[in-house]
Amino acid sequence: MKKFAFILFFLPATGALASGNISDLFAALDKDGNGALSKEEASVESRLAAAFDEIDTDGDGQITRAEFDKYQSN
Ligand SMILES: [Ca+2]
Repeated sequence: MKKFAFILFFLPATGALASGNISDLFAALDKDGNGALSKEEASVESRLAAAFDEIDTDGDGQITRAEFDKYQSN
């Protein structure tokens, strides 16, 4: 249920749902392609930005794909 809601709130920002692939959503937000989302990259989606510290479980200021996927599955 949470995963579904998460996809929905990303949809207006990225349109990635059309691909049906959650990994594409991460890639769409990872503008510099380094495999992690900075706060600046996350800032394009206000709800992601609001949850940034919750998703960034190790507190290094970057959301890795692992952290992103873990948040999705919570
Ligand atoms: Ca992190």
